[in-house]
Amino acid sequence: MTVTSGKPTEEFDAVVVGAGFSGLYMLHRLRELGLSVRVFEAAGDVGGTWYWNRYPGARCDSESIYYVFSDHFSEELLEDWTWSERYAAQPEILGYLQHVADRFDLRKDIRFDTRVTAAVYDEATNRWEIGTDGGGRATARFLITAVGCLSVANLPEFPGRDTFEGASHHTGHWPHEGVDFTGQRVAVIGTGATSVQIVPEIADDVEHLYVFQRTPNYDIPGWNRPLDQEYVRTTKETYKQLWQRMRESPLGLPYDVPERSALEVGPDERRRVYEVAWGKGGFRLGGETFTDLLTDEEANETASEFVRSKIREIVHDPEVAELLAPKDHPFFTKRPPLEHGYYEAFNRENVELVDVRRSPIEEITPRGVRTRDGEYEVDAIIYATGFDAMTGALFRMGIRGRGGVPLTEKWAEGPRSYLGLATHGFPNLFTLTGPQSPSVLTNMTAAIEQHVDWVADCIRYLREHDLDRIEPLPEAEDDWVAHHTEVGDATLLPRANSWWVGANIPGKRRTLYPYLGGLGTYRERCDAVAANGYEGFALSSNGEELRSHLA
Ligand code: FAD
Ligand code: N01
Repeated sequence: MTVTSGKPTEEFDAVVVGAGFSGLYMLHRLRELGLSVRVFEAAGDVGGTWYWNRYPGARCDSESIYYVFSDHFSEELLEDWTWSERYAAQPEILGYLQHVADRFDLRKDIRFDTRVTAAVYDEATNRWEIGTDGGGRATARFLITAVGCLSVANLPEFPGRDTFEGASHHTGHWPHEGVDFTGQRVAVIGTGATSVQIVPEIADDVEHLYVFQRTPNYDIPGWNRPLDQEYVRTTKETYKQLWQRMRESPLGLPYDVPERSALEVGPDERRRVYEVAWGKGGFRLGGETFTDLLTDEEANETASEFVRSKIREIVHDPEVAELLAPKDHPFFTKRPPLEHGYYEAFNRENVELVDVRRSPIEEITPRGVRTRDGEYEVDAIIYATGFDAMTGALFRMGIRGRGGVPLTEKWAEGPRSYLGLATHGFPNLFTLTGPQSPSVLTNMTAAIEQHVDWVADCIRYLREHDLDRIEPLPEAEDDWVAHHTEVGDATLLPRANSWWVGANIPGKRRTLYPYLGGLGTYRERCDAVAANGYEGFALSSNGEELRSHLA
């Protein structure tokens, strides 16, 4: 099977798809190795997530100082760049990535406004043939996907969706010129991390805001603030140690690892520990308090109830507070959003929570949103309905491996990978932040750094050893899938209907997508594989298998 088009084929050592954090760093590393590289990016510029998600209130929820390229990319960059806020807003993060692209002259190897629509492995040449929506064609020895875990918008198929006469926007495709909601009646559908950022941001401007909630979340305060320059200076002085801690940590964040069970201490001590974490803000409530919140239902319930009690304290109307307080899933089994005034927004006269669990959305009408209880007339609809996560972008780029087998077919029953980085039958394909790797369960810049470094080192190894093909052995893949499943099943995560298990997309295979073993442990495993000559992979040169052995 080949990719056909009238245009001449360009040849590269490597093709990278995507120009967000992952693709930019991958390009930089491969260039350092002296490879010819082409990056294809569907967007009009670099940035990935931060190019697309321009909705009001968009900001990171990893603290900015940790949400950067590390000293592995450039010590000078790490030293020079200074964030203004604890959680930088989208324009500042996009500005950072644009600065990186300029500073390292990355754009010259990137084709923007170009979507990869086919990527076919040709066994005869041992090369990937890549086709794009513009009819462009390229071949490469290595294909590296940097397509993002959260880059394909999920727009629910509500009946009548296209009949709406006002403006409607999905948050992941926000207009570059911005949207002015002043004096409008606005519907926000969804109550995930995105909605939680938008609601307080536009509540002041709108005449009336309806927030359509299917599932309440355990939102944690971020306590955003301008960054104190003395703090920035001392952080920069310790960046090397800080990054080392992040690399070794489970979450890619330099948190203190908890040592006690939540059930080992009395209620007063437990409350004290939770209050400290709540006061610090961010994911510390899950990451820094007790060892067993994700593995023991009773322990988890203490954290869940703590958050519910906070919601009841903040939200004045007891009925609204109860609706906002989650009871159908344990704390942190869905991604907890960081909030900056979300719960307070429901104390306003012009913000109204609509329970679409009790009364589901039946249709979108020309005038608004109709639930079973009636119609909500609005001027604008914001779809904060999330993403077809982790496999969404991989499944939309026409990847076919040996024998023309589509990736969609190989993964029909759920992803099958070795280390979340590669999959049998698809030689020389690397999936950055792929399913069954830690990715979205970490501060992603730390996970991205680890994946990119591993792939770059692997390609260097292949070249140094005159090898031109690497592919996971089926047995190694089976072992990884089994290990991934075992680690996930030992936790409470598979129980909730989250995007982590694909439950947000009708018909999507329900399985745990990200790897739960923690970044530090995962890194050790990947490093050991490399140190043992890429254990678990078959390596070959000119079609001749040199070595294949099991982990
Ligand atoms: P992306 O940034 O998603 O970039 C992938 C790129 O690939 C996109 O630009 C896309 O256009 C392109 N692409 C996809 N398919 C194709 C194709 N077929 N052809 C050509 N191009 C293609 N993570 C954190 O750790 N901390 C945070 O605070 C945080 N905040 C977030 C806030 C929002 C609103 C969202 C949506 C996600 C957030 N994330 C956060 C996750 C975030 O996605 C990652 O941190 C990071 O930006 C991912 O970088 P990436 O390069 O891997 O993927
Ligand atoms: O998406 P989500 P998101 N009818 O899937 C609802 C990252 N991120 O864009 O929960 C009615 O979390 C859905 O309801 P339910 C972060 O990793 C980070 O908010 O499925 N409702 C849910 O409430 C995050 O986890 C930041 O019952 C429907 C909402 O839409 C990830 O991106 C900011 C529906 C979707 O929530 C995704 O977050 C933003 C339907 N048919 C995003 N379909 C930071 O702060 C869906 N929903 C850094």
